[in-house]
Amino acid sequence: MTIHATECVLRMLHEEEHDLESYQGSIPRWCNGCGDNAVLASLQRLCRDEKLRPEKTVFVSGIGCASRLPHYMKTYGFHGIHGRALPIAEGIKLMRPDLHVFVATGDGDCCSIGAAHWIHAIRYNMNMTLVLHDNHIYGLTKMQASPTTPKGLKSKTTPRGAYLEALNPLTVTLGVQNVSFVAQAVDWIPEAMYKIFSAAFHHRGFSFVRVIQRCPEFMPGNLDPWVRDPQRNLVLTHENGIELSSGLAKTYKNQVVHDPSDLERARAVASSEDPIPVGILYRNPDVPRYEETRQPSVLRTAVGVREAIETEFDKFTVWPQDERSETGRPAH
Ligand SMILES: Cc1ncc(C[n+]2csc(CCOP(=O)(O)OP(=O)(O)O)c2C)c(N)n1
Ligand code: SF4
Ligand SMILES: [Mg+2]
Repeated sequence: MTIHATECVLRMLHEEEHDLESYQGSIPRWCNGCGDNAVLASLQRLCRDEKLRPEKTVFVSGIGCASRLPHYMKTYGFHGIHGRALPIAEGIKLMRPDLHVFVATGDGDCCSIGAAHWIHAIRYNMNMTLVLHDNHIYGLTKMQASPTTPKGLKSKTTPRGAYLEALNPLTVTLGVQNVSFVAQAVDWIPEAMYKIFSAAFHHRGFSFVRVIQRCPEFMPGNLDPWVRDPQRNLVLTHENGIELSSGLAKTYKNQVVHDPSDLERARAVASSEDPIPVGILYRNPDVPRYEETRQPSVLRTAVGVREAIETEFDKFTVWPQDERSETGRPAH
């Protein structure tokens, strides 16, 4: 059998082995004990285990501590602008459906300034994974209240305590048409986080994963009750969800079987803040994906794009009367 040179190169690219180091970008500058570190470690492990080719993988973010994540991945990355990670990711996915697209965003980035994009991204259901790093505060700008800040918490913008009930990103997401995957992880159970990321990655559509994340700098000790008491974490198990290893299951005994195809039940489970539900709340692989409902071939080629733009410009061109044909375009 003769193997041609191009085929040989393609085979080499395919078979290229990647270890964890292959996905490690610059050294993280997050604070010690910051939950963002656990998210990063899990995502790097996922890339390695799924053998994702770095040149076929892109991490997109907005602005915030969490949004520094693309710098720490040795893949393609786009550190965007505050609240706008999703439109950037959607543009990438539309033009390059072959890429694995991940979005890293904070509770301010996603649920405050980026809230409109968040809602519509759920409805579009494009094939990508969003990780919401929810530390319940604006970390990068040093402690202003975010939509998920607990009521009563004193911050730079709420010196007498946050006035409003915190927004629950899970119930909001589960309330939007076309929702197709919703899960919750916590940074102190990395095994569950990894399994959830893995399920999210394999989901066909928009997978929304909220990670409840410690911010020791500005929210010191706020999650200690849940970190210290395994009983206050409610692990959702199911054959179509996640299962903990036997070792971890001995520690996290507070478990309930939850069928992720049950949307009504998912909404009820998502409402619980204590215990914190951990696992896959909802999964429906049959929701149509936006990229499939479009006609991608129409504008894809460079020639096609140029012709379409020229046709649009022509509509606004004012031609001299005597040169105009019946169609409105010059007669030559
Ligand atoms: C348009 C715009 N408005 C405000 C800011 C300032 N800003 C930068 S990050 C941030 C909040 C970040 O909070 P979050 O998204 O929760 O991320 P964290 O730092 O907590 O990870 C704000 C308000 C900005 N960079 N751009
Ligand atoms: S300020 Fe908070 S969120 Fe930001 S890096 Fe430090 S611990 Fe992490
Ligand atoms: Mg935050």
